[in-house]
Amino acid sequence: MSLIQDKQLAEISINDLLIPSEKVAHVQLNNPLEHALLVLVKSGYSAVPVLDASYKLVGIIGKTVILNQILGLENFEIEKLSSMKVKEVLNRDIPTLTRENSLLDGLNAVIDHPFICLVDKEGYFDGILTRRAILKEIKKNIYVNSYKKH
Ligand code: 2BA
Repeated sequence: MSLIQDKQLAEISINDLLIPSEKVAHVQLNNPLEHALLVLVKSGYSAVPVLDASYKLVGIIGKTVILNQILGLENFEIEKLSSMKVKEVLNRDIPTLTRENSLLDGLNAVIDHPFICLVDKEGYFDGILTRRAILKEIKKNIYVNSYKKH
């Protein structure tokens, strides 16, 4: 990618690309795993954000980690779905961005993650930035730049 395109990516804010918090499926720390699995299966998403009771972001939880937790030596221990809570298994080690970050920051982050959680200054959950939204925006910019050349 040329330096000019790099510069444009650094100038575009992710503010316009985010999925706002009210449209994002999420679960809470104290939910049983059963509820989390239900949200994941019904929404169709592989992973969703986890919030605390005050709607601050804590991490993410996915189907694979839940299924791994309830997998015994020979079969699934289904009763663990109601006895274990989201706070026992979620992944807290996740990158976050804010609305002020650039599209380039977003692009770097979605190389290793299908979506990135956005937070405000106090850590309240603000929405997500998905790989799809980033790729769509970059495609638009590639078209614009190749049109300018011809
Ligand atoms: P995945 O669930 O693994 O989804 C991978 C891709 O499959 C999505 O990429 C999207 O293109 C498509 N997809 C999956 N479920 C879909 C659905 N119910 N409706 C429409 N398309 C669907 P991205 O859109 O880039 O999303 C990346 C990841 O962000 C998703 O990974 C999911 O973990 C999360 N995500 C996206 N939108 C979400 C939302 N509204 N609420 C919670 N999590 C969301």
